[in-house]
This record gives sequence, C-alpha cells and structure tokens, in this order.
Amino acid sequence: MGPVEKYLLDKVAQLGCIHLSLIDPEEIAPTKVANLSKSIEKAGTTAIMVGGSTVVSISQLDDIVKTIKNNVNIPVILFPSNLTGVSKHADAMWFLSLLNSSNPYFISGIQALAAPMVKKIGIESIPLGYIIIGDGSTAAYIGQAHSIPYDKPEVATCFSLAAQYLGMHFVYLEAGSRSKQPVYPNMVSMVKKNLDIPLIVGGGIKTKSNVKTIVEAGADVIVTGTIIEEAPSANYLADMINCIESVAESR
Ligand code: 1GP
Repeated sequence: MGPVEKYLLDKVAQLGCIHLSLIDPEEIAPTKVANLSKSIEKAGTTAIMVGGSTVVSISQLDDIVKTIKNNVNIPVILFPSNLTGVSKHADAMWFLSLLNSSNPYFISGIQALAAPMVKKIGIESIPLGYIIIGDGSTAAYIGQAHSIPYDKPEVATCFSLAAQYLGMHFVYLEAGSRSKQPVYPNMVSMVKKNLDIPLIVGGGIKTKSNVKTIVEAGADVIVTGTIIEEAPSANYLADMINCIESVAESR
C-alpha cells in the first residue's frame, strides 16, 4: 500500500468519514485554482481529487495539479476518466474501472493503455471499483454506463461486492456531477453492510441534509465537486465537513 492510500485509511479510521474535494480542470478558471485550493484545505477537506469526464488538455491538467501542489499540503489524487487524466505531478491516482460500463474500453481498455505510463512515471495507483448510478449525468453518458437505477440497491451491492472480490481497494458509488439527486441512503446502507472495503459516495451532494443521510447510512468517504466552487457562503464547506465528522462520530 502506498503512502496516500495509507493516509486516507488512517483518516477514515480516525474520523469515521472523510471529505474529498473534486476539482474539474475543465470547469475551473486557472486563475482561481490557487485560492480555491487554499480555502478547501482550510475548510478541512482530507485530499483534493482532480479530474472530470471531459479532460481535453494534459498541459492544463499538469498546470492545475502543479498549482494545487504549490498551495496546499494535503495530497492531490488524480481521478481520470480517460488517458488524458494522468499527470506526473500528482501524489497518487485512482486506478479505476467503470465496472458497469457497457463498453469494455472503460472497464479494462483505458487501463491497459494507461498502465505503461503509470509505471513509467511511478505514481501511486489506488485500485477503485467505479459504479455509476442513475441516468442523465455526463459521467454516465461518456462512460457508456449501463446505469444502475437509484431504487436498485441490490444491483449496486452485487457490483460493489464484485469490486471487492476482484481485489479493488475502494468502491465509489457515483450519481454523476451536478446530478439532481445523490445516491439514495438505502443503497449506501445496503452496500456498506455487505462490503469490507471503504465506500466512497459522490455526485449531487450539495447540502448538510444530503451529507447527514449519506453518512448515517454508512459512507466512509464523501466527494463533493460543484459545491466547492459554488458555495453560497465562505463557511459553507467547513460547515459541511463538520457535519460529516459529527454524524460519523455519532454512528
Ligand atoms: C463527480 O461525484 C463527483 O464525480 C462530484 O459531483 O459535482 O455533483 O459534487 P458534484
């Protein structure tokens, strides 16, 4: 296990549930990255993920990762959706397979093409089973997901267990960025009850009320992207992270 994975697991053990921030290099103005990174670190996020469904420029990705690294002490973890999502400047990357894609390219094709580059740059890779819930998100469309309906927790549980038995270290239930609704709590709780590896939940999480129900249901990691850039107030993210930690403590 590499140092970033160990850091994440130690934080989950310490706090019960952690928050990760997602910065999409295609959505953020490069001039805003430095200040945003500092403010989300100050708010208490555990690490910063960088990625999006439509990363087109590797040099822009490199610049954004370098800017984040120059401004924070927490790890930067790549969250690639394609070959364009790899940068040697990050601390680690989620080596993810979109398990419920209908196209093998997203299950093992990209991974095979990316593997020699991952070896060459020597970046820590953390194996992740990535599972898309619900239709309509960019992630579902681009990844050609055979999406699991929100009200089918038993299907999400089958895929999550498959990830575990395939040797992946984390499972990510993804409703998609800006989705109208996050993954339902009953899906989170059924998956969590059956799984022995940490469970990440993201997509459409915008309020403390969203966070409360998902953490109560057993999530180990909460990812938010949109809200960190569009927070209605300065303390919004810090309040949300405090909520994650206090709900996790009372579980
Ligand atoms: C997308 O789950 C993440 O991969 C973040 O989604 O932008 O809706 O927070 P949001």
